[in-house]
Amino acid sequence: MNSAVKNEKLNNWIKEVAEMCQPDDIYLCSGTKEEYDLMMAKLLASGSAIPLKKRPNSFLFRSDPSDVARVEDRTYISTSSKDEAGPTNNWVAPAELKNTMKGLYKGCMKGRTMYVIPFSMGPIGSPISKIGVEISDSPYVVCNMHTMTRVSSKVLELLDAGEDFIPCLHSIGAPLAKGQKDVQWPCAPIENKYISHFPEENLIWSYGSGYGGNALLGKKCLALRIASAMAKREGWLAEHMLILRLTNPEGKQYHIAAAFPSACGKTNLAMMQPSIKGWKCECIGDDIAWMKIGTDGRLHAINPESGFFGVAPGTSYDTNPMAMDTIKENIIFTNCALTDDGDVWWEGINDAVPSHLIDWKGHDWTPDSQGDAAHPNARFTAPAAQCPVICKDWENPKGVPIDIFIFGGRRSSVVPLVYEAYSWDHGVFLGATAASETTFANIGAVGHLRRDPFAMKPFCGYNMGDYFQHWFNMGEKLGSKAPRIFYVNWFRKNQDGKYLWPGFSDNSRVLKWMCERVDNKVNAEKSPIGLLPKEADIDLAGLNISSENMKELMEVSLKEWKAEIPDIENHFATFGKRLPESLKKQLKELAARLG
Ligand code: OXD
Ligand code: MN
Repeated sequence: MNSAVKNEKLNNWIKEVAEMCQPDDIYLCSGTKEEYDLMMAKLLASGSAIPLKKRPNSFLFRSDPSDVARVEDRTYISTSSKDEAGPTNNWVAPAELKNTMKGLYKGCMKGRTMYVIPFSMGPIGSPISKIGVEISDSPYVVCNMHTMTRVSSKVLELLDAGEDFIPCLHSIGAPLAKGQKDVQWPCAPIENKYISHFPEENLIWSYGSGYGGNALLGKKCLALRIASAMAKREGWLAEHMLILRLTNPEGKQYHIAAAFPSACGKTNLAMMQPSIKGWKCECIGDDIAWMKIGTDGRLHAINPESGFFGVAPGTSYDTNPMAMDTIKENIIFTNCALTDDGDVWWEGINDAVPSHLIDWKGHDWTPDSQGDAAHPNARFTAPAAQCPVICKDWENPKGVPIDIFIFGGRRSSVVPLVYEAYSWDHGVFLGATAASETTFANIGAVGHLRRDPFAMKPFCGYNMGDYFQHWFNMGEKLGSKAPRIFYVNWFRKNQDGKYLWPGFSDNSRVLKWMCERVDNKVNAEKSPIGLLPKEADIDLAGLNISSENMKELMEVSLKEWKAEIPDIENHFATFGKRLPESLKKQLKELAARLG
């Protein structure tokens, strides 16, 4: 098959990996529908894929119970010095890490086929896009990569024309001896899992896991960790952000990029349908934004992915009808429950809990059973093109010009529904101090406050102190063309623990205020933490919310905010000498405004 690959670097790499991993076969992927069907047929034959009677061309997979999520404590940024990786990343020196991993890779594909997957992150040929080649021994990975990235032989043509690629090596770490029967979800034990990044040589090595971001290397590994390091070197931004287009009743368009930690509703906001009359919202991406300064001096964003790898539990026609309509066919479901009539089910999909299911572990489940029927991190892999509100410009190679950045997190108290940064630098401070209460999706006690700067804590491929400085530098370059920056909290609760804000489609009311701020249509009120909306300026028409609730939602308590300062100081102290002076200045100014 190597004859099909003319590129010398790629050919040498394939040879080197094949010698190390010793697969039975090598298969070069072309990205066609026939290829997808062939892989799925293989997965059906082996018993890994379960066809769903109720959804055409859709399949359910059940992972090994030890392989259900990204493994942050097995994820490494391997730079020449520990300081380059910084305090938010695990670090092992490149030579040592490679040595350990080479030991694991040796013979790890025995009894399996090695798939070579050429893919583009971003529209093929866009000046913002990047090429990767993933080598993997998992046909499940091949199918997911088909949906999440642009797998195509055209990518090889770009390599022939002189473009470079990012090598992404993946093995599930489960060789098969002669005659050994395969299991439903082969993977390696947790202590042998490694998700390693070598940003100084644009290289990814992943071993032992078949799940999500650990295995679909175009997503978190390439498009965030490696790309963030490239973006710093090259003067652009690779961010953990959704992208949406909002159009007002007069037809004016606004493009918004928003960063929230996992499990804070990014996919819901990306596909939100406004409850306010005459406003329209279209989805461009739900997880990652790559942004470059265009010839017009503005920041232009593309979604480097071509699919959604969304969390299933909690997704319903109430919370995200557009996602529900996206996942009707051609979907890979992982770790959802199975209904008796051949459909998927998860907690929160609807009010009717079936009397019998097969749970994500493959066991009988009834409402009396202990534990969830679907794993809390169960996922759907869905083609973005199937989303009924996908924006017609979602594949525009030039990207869309960003007007507004939003940061936020899940806070049951302290943080108001929305406020605006005083300036770009103040906005960088808001991103750098973003915090969220942990949920099932995070490691640590539920409800514990975790600082997750720019929602990038698990995804920044270099020292995060330098990342903050990069944001200040980008602001300087953008000058008056820089997007405006806001902070939101959809999750504030009252004394009885009830959410004060309805959220979902009513978040459009908050976005409308932001657009009116951008257009200088409304003034804002100064507060110690930032600019707050005036009472009448959030459009509440048709919404049944009491003025007491609105007051509580918008309250800024000096006492509570003063109590935040030591926590921010501790957070900043972890960055030592790499903490930009501008952040220290912003913290001082906040403390002074709080009095
Ligand atoms: C994701 C995540 O899967 O952020 O997108 O965990
Ligand atoms: Mn994400």
